[in-house]
Amino acid sequence: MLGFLRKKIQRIFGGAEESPVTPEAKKIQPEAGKHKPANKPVAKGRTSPKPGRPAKAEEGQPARVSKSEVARPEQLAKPRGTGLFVNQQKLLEDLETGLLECGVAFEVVDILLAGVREVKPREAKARLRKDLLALLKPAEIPARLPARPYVILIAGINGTGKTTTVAKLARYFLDRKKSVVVAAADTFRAAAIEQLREHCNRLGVRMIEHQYGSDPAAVAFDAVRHAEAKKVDVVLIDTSGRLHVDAGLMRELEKVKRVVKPHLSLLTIDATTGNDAVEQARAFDPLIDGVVLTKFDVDERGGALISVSAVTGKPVYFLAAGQAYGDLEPLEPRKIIDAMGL
Ligand SMILES: Nc1nc2c(ncn2[C@@H]2O[C@H](COP(=O)(O)OP(=O)(O)OP(=O)(O)O)[C@@H](O)[C@H]2O)c(=O)[nH]1
Ligand SMILES: [Mg+2]
Repeated sequence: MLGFLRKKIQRIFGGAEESPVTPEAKKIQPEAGKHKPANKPVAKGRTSPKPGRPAKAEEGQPARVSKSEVARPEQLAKPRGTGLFVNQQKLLEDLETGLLECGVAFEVVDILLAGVREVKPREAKARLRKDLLALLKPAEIPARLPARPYVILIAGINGTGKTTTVAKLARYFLDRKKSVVVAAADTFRAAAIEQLREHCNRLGVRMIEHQYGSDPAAVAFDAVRHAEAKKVDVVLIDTSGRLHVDAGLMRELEKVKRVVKPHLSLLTIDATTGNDAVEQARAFDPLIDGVVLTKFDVDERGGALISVSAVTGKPVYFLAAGQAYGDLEPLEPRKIIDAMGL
């Protein structure tokens, strides 16, 4: 898991043979600088970030730097200081590239880099680790459910794994000796009800359904009424995929929420989503309490997870990493950040 991301980040912070970190940057990283003789002067030209591009610090006009890191004249006067400064730029650029290649959205990369810029290069790794730990918030459904029925709504854009997640959640609660009823509130997509029914038949749980084209809020309402009457522990509401830019469909989701007042509304985000994760998260944010990151087995880079957590500040309840009903894991931020090599 996360091997790709680990490779990227480790390359940035040294340790790998192909590390693009310059010798001077290695010197300021305790572990990475082991093989470099102390006090060896940095070869001229080695600090130029890219062939054909002038060394930014030599010009004194580095691109893409915050005010706080613009080199002071006294720094530029000392060759050693110049080297460190150039290497800070190199570190930031490499870090930016690494995070972008890992699928972290542009604006979230900027937020993370702003934090790194506030510290010395040798503290960058610790700072990034701290910021990521603060971002990635795990949450779990309480073992003792606070209500009966406990109502969970699953929402998200098309194909992100809502229906599969409903089925996995049904298995999750059945394993914990809770009774479950499922609401087929995707009355829009062809074959959506049959797809859910197949899962429910396999899992042995009751599904409440209406006809295609009927009001999803009415289906959800009936499922909750059924659960109340039959003393069912959990209601899981499957909703249709909706593009976050479709105001009409977002209002429909608001109506479902208004009518059944779920205890927990979860947004499914596909781990393969790139920059769009930010837009999806922002649009659904007012309607959700937390996130389920799906298809984590398909894309292990963790970028979408970081982006959505940064934008919503909402906790992550599960990582779905596979198509089997049991493929639902809690988020373990330390494990993820350790795997990144931070
Ligand atoms: N590899 C993998 N595939 C998944 C995962 N979750 C869902 N899928 C697959 O993704 C596809 C879409 O899943 P659905 O559960 O139908 O997605 P949905 O959001 O309900 O789709 P719509 O109802 O059409 O909006 C299916 O082929 C699932 O088997 C996962 O965690 N890992
Ligand atoms: Mg579905």
